[in-house]
Amino acid sequence: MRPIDDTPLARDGKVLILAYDHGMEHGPVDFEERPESADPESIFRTATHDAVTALAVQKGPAEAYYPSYEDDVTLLAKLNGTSNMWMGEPDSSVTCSVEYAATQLEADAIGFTVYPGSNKETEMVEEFREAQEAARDYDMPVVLWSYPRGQGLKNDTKESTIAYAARLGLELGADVTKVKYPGSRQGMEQAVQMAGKSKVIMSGGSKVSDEAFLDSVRAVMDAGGAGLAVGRNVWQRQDPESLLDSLERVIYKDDTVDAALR
Ligand code: FBP
Repeated sequence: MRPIDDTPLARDGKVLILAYDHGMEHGPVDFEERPESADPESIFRTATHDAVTALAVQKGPAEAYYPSYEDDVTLLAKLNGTSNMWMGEPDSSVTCSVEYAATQLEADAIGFTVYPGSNKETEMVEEFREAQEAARDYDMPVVLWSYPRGQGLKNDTKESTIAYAARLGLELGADVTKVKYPGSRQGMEQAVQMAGKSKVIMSGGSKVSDEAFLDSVRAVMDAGGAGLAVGRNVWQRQDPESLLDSLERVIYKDDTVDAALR
């Protein structure tokens, strides 16, 4: 476990990763709500907001756009991914090595998905092991997208399932573990407790109202979570900066949702 407080991934010990790997994971459908969001340039610009501690992208957008933003954006290279066209057992192809992320992309941190419960879990955990150990050589923080899914897992946001997902982050050596919101502060408290010294952050999910989204973020912070990794709830909004202003108040200034919305 590597404390992330002294790395660019954290601000005051808190984390707000802007996730933008959706072009791979979901495809163009996610950009329909706000067509401008299909342009990575607009998202790299959004990631310069002070509230954002890192931008998570796949290798291609990093290679093409990051060189102009190296001074203003912390890059988290997402090292595996799957398209929505894949109909097999939940799995994720390794798309980039740690060495490539560090030396070619100039990334500051790495991100990796594991689907515990999938029939591909054992291979994915072995791939994560390779990435996690290599990341230590480059002193890069490791963020695990821990998303239980597969034939036996119908409800992947049940409190006990999310607590297990968070615990796996600790067991596997992630510095930060990203889990789906279990629906309550209490559920998140269990996850945080199970993760021990590994930090837990919430995954944003599909777009909801400002208030509903900030309420869930408030609950995560109150539960001892370190922050969130969010995509659609920021860049599908007509004014992403305005929501980032509110998130900045809730996450770093410990404001209430009402105050953050005023
Ligand atoms: P959102 O905040 O838009 O949910 O993004 C978080 C994220 O983990 C992305 O990094 C990823 O592309 C997406 O969710 C995957 O979601 P799922 O696998 O549940 O469709």
